[in-house]
Amino acid sequence: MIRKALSGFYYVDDGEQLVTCRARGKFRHQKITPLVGDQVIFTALTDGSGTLEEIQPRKNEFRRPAVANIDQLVIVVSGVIPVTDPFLIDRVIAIAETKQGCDSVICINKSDLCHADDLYDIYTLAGFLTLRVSAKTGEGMDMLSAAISGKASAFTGNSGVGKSSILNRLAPGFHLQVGAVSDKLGRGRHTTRHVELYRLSGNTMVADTPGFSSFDTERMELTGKEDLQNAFREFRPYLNQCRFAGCSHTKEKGCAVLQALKDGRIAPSRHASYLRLYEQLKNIPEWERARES
Ligand SMILES: Nc1nc2c(ncn2[C@@H]2O[C@H](COP(=O)(O)OP(=O)(O)O)[C@@H](O)[C@H]2O)c(=O)[nH]1
Ligand SMILES: [Mg+2]
Ligand SMILES: [Zn+2]
Repeated sequence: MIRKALSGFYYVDDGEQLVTCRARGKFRHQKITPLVGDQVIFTALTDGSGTLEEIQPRKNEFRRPAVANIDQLVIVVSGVIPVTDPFLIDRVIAIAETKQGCDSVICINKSDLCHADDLYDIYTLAGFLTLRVSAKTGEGMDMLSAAISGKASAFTGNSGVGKSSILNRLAPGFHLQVGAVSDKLGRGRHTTRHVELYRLSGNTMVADTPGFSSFDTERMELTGKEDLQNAFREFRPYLNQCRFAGCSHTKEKGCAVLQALKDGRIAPSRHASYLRLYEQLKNIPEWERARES
């Protein structure tokens, strides 16, 4: 498994050690970029380094951050310094929902400072495993350990929420750099630059990734606004119950999603995010989407 990619070198975990590999030219010619998380075949060279020969088929892949074969995103959020905007959470969730076999877990950090009941209620209602933790006191870390056990998880979240602190708590040997939340806006500095999968134990792999700002943001990898409804899992029970076929769930009469919203079965902020993403997708011309895919 490729654990780290840096400056044209791929660090491949062969189960015992990390082997520094270069990719064969054919990857470049075929415009295939080996990704962190890829299962690969390499040839060992006499000097201890290696050459990447083959990439095994991927279960899923993200372009930014560039990782493959991720079982789940652990979306780290916080109710204080910095406050996480639910829209950013929902956008990242929507991206993950379109990937094969990639679940999302919501991890509310800094619960020593704030319980963030609003965020807890929104994501529990939407059907996501939602945990409260504190990297500072250790609260909830056992639940988080259980949630990531045996899986490959990418930790994401806005800068300063405590992703690196949580990973250091899970594995004190990591010594990931922790940034002070220093500026007046309460944003953390970007201290995490490259993507790397770390082995916590056995098959438990974790990656510390850059914040939401660089998480595939401009482009949602959806084929169109019509697919967006499927990226909101709590909408699914209602999708076939709308009065009109092709209902956009934005303002139609007899819309079952809007009714569920009214009845409190869908959180207002989730539907608001859906509307905002729907508008964004509406403004991407058809031809541009075709070119992207
Ligand atoms: N009170 C409190 N502070 C925390 C907690 N987790 C992280 N921090 C602080 O938040 C700041 C940003 O942490 P960092 O791990 O660098 O965040 P990242 O940008 O998401 O990786 C640092 O000053 C941490 O000490 C927590 O659970 N409680
Ligand atoms: Mg960090
Ligand atoms: Zn509808």
